[in-house]
Formats: sequence, structure tokens, C-alpha cells
Amino acid sequence: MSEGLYSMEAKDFDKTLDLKQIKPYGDTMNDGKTQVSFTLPVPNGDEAIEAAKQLMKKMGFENPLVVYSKELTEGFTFFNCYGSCTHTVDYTSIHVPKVESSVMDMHETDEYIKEHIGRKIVIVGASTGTDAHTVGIDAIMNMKGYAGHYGLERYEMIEALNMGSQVPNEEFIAKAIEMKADALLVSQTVTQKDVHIQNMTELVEMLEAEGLRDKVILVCGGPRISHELAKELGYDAGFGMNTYADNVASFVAQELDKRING
Ligand code: B12
Repeated sequence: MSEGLYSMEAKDFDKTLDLKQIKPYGDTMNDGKTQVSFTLPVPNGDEAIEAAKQLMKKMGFENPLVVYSKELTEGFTFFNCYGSCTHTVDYTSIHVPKVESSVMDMHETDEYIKEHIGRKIVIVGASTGTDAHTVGIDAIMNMKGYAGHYGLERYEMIEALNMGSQVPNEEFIAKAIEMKADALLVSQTVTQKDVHIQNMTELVEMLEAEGLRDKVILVCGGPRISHELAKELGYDAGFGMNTYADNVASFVAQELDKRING
């Protein structure tokens, strides 16, 4: 007769989905199985592996397993671990603030601008401060766009200037004034030591000092930007991963319409 796991049938496993108490799914509901990786500042060895397991327990994982460990450089060991998460989250109580505009495609946005604004919208964008990442802002602005969504340069009713990366806030503002920009797009990818917060805050302060803050629609974006963070920092909207030009153009067109036409 078979024993243990081999004698268990599908009916023996937990299948209860309680959205008030969700936890990671490994191969059965509520098993909590999770993969975690981290580095500890110690040489590889039995003590290092034991330290990783104890840390996993303190993080709330039962049955911690270290499945891989490698000394990256002298005195630093990288771990891949598995464990069962003991914590749960109430999914039903979650509310994520999002940009409130209806998303239109390029043709719909162009039509909307013709009808409601009656002229081209001027948009200046850049990856500002010390940030050297251009792929995100290019995805939003460049003619060819990203993932099948044309960028702002392709829009008939948008005059778009992409200033590239590592653009100091002073230069960005000077260009906005020169072009009489309706909207400014800031891209921030590096978030180490909160450098993005300092840089984005500095821009808002400089715009306020120039008396320009209320005259432009200020939008930021990047993989670790949320609408909530953007609002906290004094921006009108923030966009994170999987954003397309459609999202930004729709928001800017509808926001400008509100500001001009009430
Ligand atoms: C390519 C890359 C680089 C290239 C950039 C080349 C270039 N021309 O852009 C190079 C090699 C130069 C580079 C350098 C560095 N990088 Co780099 N890089 C990456 C990498 C691999 C991909 C980023 C990317 O192109 N994503 C694709 C685009 C399409 O996605 P996205 O940027 O998220 O953009 C989308 C959205 O976020 C949004 N969006 C973005 N911007 C905007 C703006 C607006 C207005 C809106 C509305 C939306 C929006 O829309 C886009 C489309 O959906 C990532 C790791 C990764 N896999 O993500 C690391 C990564 C971003 N880099 C990182 C780091 C640390 C660096 C360096 C500091 C490394 C170093 N020590 O030197 C330097 C930065 C130097 C500097 N001064 O900035 C870290 C950042 C960690 C952090 N959170 O701070 C990452 C995450 C790698 C890692 N895991 O450590 N990098």
C-alpha cells in the first residue's frame, strides 16, 4: 500500500480561496511557498547557510530551505531559499490610487485634441538629473513607440520634444519656457538612496520659484513610480511599469481640456 504524499488525493489538499487572507501559491492553495534571494556579508559555509535559515524564520517563513549559496566575492554570500510564508494580506481592503482619465488610442486622442483644445499640445520630456536611462522615456515619446503603441512624436496633434537623459532640471525648465510647454514628462529609473525623490522634489521647487508650477501639467514615470508617490511629491500624475504613450497622451489631453474649458 502506498503511503505519505503518494497516497494523498486532490481532495486532501486545501482549495479554499479566502480573499481576506491571501498568501503565496506554490503548488496548492494556501501553501505559502515562496522563493527569496538575498546576500549576507559573510563567507560561504555551514554557518552562513544556518544564518540564512534563521533570517528566513524571522521574516515569517516556515520550513526554510537554502537551495543555493555562492560566495560572490570574498566575505559576501548570495542565497536562493524557499519557505512557507506565514503572513496573509486582506486583498478586499486594497485601494491603489490611479490616474483618473479614460485611455484613448492615438487617433481618438488626436480627434479629442482637435475638438477640445483646437491646437497642438506641446510636451517636453526627459530623464532628468543624473539618471542615464533613456529606454523608458523613449518608449513613451519616440515615434516608433513601444510594444505596438506609437509614441507621442507620432501624434498629429502633439508637438513632442524628447531631451534624452541626464538633463539638469535648470535646462529642462529653460526648454519648457522656450517651447511654451503645456506638459512636462519626467522619467526616473534609478531609485537607489531615494535619488529620484530629491531630483523630482527639486524640479517642483524650481518650477514654483519660477511661478510656472500651475502653468504646466507635470507628469512623472518610471518602473518604481506610482500615482500615489507622484501626488505626494506635487506632480499631477505618475505612471509605472507597462505604461504606453496612450495613457499619458489621454491624461494630458483631458487634463488640459479641464484646465482650459473647465
Ligand atoms: C538598460 C539598463 C541600463 C542602461 C541604460 C541604457 C539606456 N540608454 O537607457 C545602462 C547600462 C546605461 C544602465 C546604467 C545604470 N543602471 Co541600469 N538598467 C538597465 C535595465 C537592464 C533595463 C532598463 C530598461 O531599459 N527598461 C525598459 C523600459 C521600457 O522600461 P521602463 O524604464 O520601466 O519604462 C517603462 C515605464 O516605467 C514607464 N516610464 C518610464 N519613464 C517614464 C516617464 C513618463 C513620463 C511616463 C509617463 C512613463 C514612464 O513607461 C515605460 C514603458 O512602459 C534595468 C534592469 C531592468 N531589467 O529593468 C537596469 C536598472 C534600472 N539599472 C540600475 C542601475 C543601478 C544602474 C546604474 C546606477 C548602475 C551603476 N552602478 O552604474 C547605472 C545608472 C547610471 C545613471 N547615472 O543613471 C538598477 C536600478 C536600481 C534602482 N532601483 O535604483 C536596475 C533596476 C538594475 C538592477 N536590478 O540593479 N542601466
